[in-house]
Amino acid sequence: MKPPTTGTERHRTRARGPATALAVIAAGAVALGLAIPAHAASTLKAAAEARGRYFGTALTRGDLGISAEVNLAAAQFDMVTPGNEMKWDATEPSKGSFNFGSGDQIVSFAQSHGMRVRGHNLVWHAQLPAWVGGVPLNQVQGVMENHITTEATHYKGKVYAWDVINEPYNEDGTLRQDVFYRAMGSGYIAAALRAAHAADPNAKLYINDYNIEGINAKSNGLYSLAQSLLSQGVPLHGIGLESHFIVGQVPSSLQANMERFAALGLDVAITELDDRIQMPADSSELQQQGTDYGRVVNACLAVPRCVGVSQWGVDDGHTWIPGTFPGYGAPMMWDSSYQPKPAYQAALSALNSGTSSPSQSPSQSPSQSPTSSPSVSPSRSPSASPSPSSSPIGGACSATIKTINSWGGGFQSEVTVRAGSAPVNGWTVKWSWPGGQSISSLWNGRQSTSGSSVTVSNESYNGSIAAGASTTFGFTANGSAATPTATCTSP
Ligand code: G2I
Repeated sequence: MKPPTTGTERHRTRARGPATALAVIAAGAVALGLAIPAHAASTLKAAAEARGRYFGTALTRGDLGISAEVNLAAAQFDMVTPGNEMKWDATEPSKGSFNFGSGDQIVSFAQSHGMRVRGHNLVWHAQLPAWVGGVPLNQVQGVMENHITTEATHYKGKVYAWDVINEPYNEDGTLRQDVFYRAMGSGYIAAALRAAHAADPNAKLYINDYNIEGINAKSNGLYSLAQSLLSQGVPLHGIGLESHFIVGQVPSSLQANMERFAALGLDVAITELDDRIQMPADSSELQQQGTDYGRVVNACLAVPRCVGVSQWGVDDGHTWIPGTFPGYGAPMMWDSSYQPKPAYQAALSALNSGTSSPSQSPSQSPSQSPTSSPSVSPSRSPSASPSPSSSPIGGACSATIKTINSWGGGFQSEVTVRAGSAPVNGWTVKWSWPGGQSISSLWNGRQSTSGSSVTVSNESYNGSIAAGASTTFGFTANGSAATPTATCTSP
């Protein structure tokens, strides 16, 4: 129950000119007792990029016509999720008839402002046009795969990630009995991920859901599914935690939950953050909201595989919350006059505090996703690496493959690439599989395979390694766990 508020306790907003915005931010930080270092970035995106993350927002086509909102979005965010424009009802309103006009507008807005795009979404029980429910069950798979193939092909190369499967779970950790489940059972998820991967092999493929932020029955169901999918070599790359929170109720197990998914070799992302307050919001609730936003950002920063945070909207004047939760509102980092709230200061301060998380090599480009896990320290006992490693070639680099998880029919490995006595600028690691193994998913490297020969080269953000330092890439593979000798060369 919300305590009654008095008029003096209530937060009041008043219009302020843009010239005072920085002073407002600084004053807000001081008022909150936040220490913002002199080198601190002054936007969420710059601060996130300095930590190897992105900070995103959701925008609808309607939002694009609101200049104050889009100007703020372009200044603060470097990732955009279309709020509705890539959903099935928008893109295939009648069978086989596709319309990507609205989604394209969001993509071109993002591209013209140097922002990336999270595709949202391909398969979801909601915002599904009625005709899909009328498809005979033995034709649903074909209809689903055609939808995925057509949409993911249209946006190939333009989306960083896809929410391939959206909100598949009931609260008790069982799968929803939607039309896809009724037609294919749980196999619809693997089929959808495979179709999306075939259409756009470079997009990171996610399962996205709400109420899976903490460790609970629902996230346990998803965790088991993720393990099973990876063990079958299904191209699943990430878990999206929507994070539609109520003020003061961020789950205490958020970080631990992200860590357990990350330990499977998956990226994790906060995909739809908002933090609703029973209206009217008073100042202590707005402070608590700041605490909540700071906790979410800090949890992401603490997990190397957490690639970024997206808020589901920009300002309190344009949010889905009051329409769905009557009496609630004010869930965003900016108020309805586009003024920053304590939540904004807290998110920015969290990003600006501390240094890069341990997974990131100093050379990492800020706009890229972080590397998978901490580098192996030079003092680590050789026995920690069960596989032989190659000697540095010409002093350039060496590579060590280590198995970190295995299950019936598959395994996960981490490869440490270490520079010799001189810095490395670009690297290529090669090995041969001894027994028919095949890679199902690889991160932090670019793979090419020919028969049993595997070649992995650096991504743009992890090619430079200081003398004696290291970076890692990882993969999941089919077959029995193997640690072949790898060679490393540098141009
Ligand atoms: O509900 C919040 C989000 C939960 N996770 C998945 C997201 O895709 C979802 O987004 C919201 C949009 O922000 C709303 O804008 O999804 C809602 C529908 O499930 C969207 O609302 C719908 C309205 O309910 C419709 O009446 C309207 O026609 O937006 C439609 C397009 O404007």
